[in-house]
Amino acid sequence: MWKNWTCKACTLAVFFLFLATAHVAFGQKTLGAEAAARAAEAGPVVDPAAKGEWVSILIKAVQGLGLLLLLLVVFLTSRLARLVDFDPFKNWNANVMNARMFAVFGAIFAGFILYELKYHAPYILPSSASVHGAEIDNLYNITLIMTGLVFVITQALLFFYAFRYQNSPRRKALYYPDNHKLELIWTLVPALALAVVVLYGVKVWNDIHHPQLAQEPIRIEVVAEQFKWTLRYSGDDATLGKYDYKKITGDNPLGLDSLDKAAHDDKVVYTKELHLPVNRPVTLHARAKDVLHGMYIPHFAVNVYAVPGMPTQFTFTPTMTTDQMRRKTGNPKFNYEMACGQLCGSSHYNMRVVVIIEDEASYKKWVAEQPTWITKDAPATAPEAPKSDAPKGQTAMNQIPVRTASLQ
Ligand SMILES: [Cu+2]
Repeated sequence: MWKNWTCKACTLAVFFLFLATAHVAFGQKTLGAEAAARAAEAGPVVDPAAKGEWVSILIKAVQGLGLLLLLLVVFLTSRLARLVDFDPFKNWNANVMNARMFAVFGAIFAGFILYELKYHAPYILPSSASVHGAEIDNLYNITLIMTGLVFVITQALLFFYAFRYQNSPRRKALYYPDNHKLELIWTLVPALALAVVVLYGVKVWNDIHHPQLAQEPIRIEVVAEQFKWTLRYSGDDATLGKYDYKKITGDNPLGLDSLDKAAHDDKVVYTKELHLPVNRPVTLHARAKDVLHGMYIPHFAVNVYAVPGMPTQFTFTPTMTTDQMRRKTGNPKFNYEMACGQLCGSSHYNMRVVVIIEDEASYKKWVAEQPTWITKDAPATAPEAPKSDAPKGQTAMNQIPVRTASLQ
């Protein structure tokens, strides 16, 4: 059957030879560099640790040599087998074996897919809790059903046909050069299906970026820095005042413009909680003070960069309160979260904010409790820590005393 199996063995031997050489060479290089770095650190005195590195290099070299010898044995054996015309696969029916292996592989593949569906499906996010998020979910589901159907049918047929129509001396393959009608069908049907998905996708995109809002959105600023978020809510005037990065100081971390009246009643919130009202459009204005961060709120299908020097924003409408989602997921400890969507540094994980969606009355009450940026008198007490299921320590930012910067 495999007349040239010795050649295959040779190719394999050369491949392993290459791997072994690369392994030894790379290992030596890395270890050598490490040893040199350590020696440089230690100064002119010989570091015993560096000595140890050379021993390990020697061991690796011996290992590589052993591997080379083994490959040489395989190579010579294969040469010898060819000379005496020894072929272990002489009576092996490769067609039958291939067909059987295909069937076994197909069964393992199917089992793996079922395993994935059972054990990893629960990790998928629950349905989105925002107006545009529901549209994205819908688009996702339509795409998944279409591609899923095609996947199941084509993969099942692929493995079934490979087994059912394996080579047989009793059967001759049908010569079937072309069929225009068939080609037309298998070109047009996928083209139409893709057109539907693409056009629907364009509609969803437009709905996300140009939403039809019944009310003016509530504007909240979300400012990122290594490694925390600072939030700014507008006061009674429902307007966020101007800011200028040049005005950023310890007392004015967001660089608010004290000459702009609209900024006076703004509330700068040092908290690990972002409160939003349910069923009200909200625009989150993002910016960053140092490096690239990301405003990632997965349950609402929101993911926007926070970029230094380039303000970004996103408008969405939450449709489910935290309590409703807790009931829906059956998890009394469920919390919506905002995370930083960019790996912004060593304490990146710190940029977690619990997002609390509540009715409008509770939201207004919470905002009213937040101190304004500019206060003539310091508050008698530090603001109360927000109630949350978040682990201890996550609300500590809320207890930072409010600054007493004054205009006068
Ligand atoms: Cu970040």
